[in-house]
Amino acid sequence: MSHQQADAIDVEAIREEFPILQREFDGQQVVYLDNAATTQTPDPVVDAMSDYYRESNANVHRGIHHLSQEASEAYEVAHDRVAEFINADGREEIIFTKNTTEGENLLAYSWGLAELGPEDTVVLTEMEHHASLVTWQQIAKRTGASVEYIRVDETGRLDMDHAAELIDDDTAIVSAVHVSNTLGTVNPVSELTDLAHEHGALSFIDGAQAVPNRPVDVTEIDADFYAFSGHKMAGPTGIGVLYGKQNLLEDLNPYLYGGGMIRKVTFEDSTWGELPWKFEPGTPPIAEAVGLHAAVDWLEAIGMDRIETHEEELAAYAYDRLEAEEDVEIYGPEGGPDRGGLVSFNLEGVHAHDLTSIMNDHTIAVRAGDHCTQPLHDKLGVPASTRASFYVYNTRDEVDKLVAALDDARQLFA
Ligand code: C6P
Repeated sequence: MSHQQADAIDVEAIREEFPILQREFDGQQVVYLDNAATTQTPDPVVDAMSDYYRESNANVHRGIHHLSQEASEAYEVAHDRVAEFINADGREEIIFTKNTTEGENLLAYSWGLAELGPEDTVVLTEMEHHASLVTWQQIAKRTGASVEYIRVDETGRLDMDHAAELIDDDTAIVSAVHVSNTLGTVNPVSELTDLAHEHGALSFIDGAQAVPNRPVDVTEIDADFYAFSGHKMAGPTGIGVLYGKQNLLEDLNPYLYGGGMIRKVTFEDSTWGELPWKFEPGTPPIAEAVGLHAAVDWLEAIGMDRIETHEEELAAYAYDRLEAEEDVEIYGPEGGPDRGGLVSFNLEGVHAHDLTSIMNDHTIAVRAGDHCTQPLHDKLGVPASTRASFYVYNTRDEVDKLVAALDDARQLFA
């Protein structure tokens, strides 16, 4: 099916590929605005995975029978497809993980534990997700390294003067989120990477909220490492990606050990196999890799530029509608190129959990809580916020329903 009109996305055609969006609870159709947590999965991705199980299922890299060869081929080619999607040099640079969190841990354990010491600094941002913040904190504790945070200013953007002050010759790595899952801010990750490289440091970019929603070119960003999750980009759960520059990955030791990743094992010692397999021990997520491949095909058939524009417009519309409500406080930059497809906010006098529960009475799915950014919420001075996050199948009409439901909350809690 063609999803493209002249320039805009044909949302109605896209929605037909998501039966889940037709579901109703209490006679009301689902309004799914929790896409930053996980996106829905279109039929072609579900079909690719069920076809795999029906026709090709076997373990990979272990058998010389037909089915194992077919499964191995599908698994390997999925790496090539992802490499092409983010403009990496090849499959050697694409490690399949469980999710973004595992990608961050893989790097922190294999590189951080080996390389960091008391003289080193890890530079994060105040808007990091716990996946990187907690991981680097723990690795810093074990290595004696210190952790510093680039300030978020009152507009919800990074204070780049502060970044230039913090990143110095003691910096070992700069670890920054590409698009904040709470503020929606799109960070200048190339600039941060340049700053890191000027001081001989590495850069790691958390792309969990970027790769699903906009064209990402890791070569252009020049990131040394970059991670994201399949389940936030129309793909399945259980698979994520850690990209790394080949020369860096070659020098890195694995963090998980086992079968499928070795070259030679004796009773005394072991040596590692080729990239990327040396970082993928054990039976990997094979059907999920097939699903991720299908998701990338599906996204590219729509066009990542169009997806970015669609989400930017929806977020700007939601921002404007919510800003017009006097008792709503919104976090992060105004709608525009600095904001990805999500808006976090609070309604005066109503706890985010209560508001989200009222939204659920209207079958509107939004997320309440700290969104795994507790220190950022502390800085914002609120324990929690309500977040609406958009994807390629959402509409302005759904934003209108969200705004209309605020009245119920006011009536109940005012
Ligand atoms: N954020 C959200 O609702 P995993 O869970 O490993 O696939 O992704 C972790 C992660 C890392 N970085 C960022 C910026 C993220 O947004 C997330 C996941 C979800 O915002 C769950 S907390």
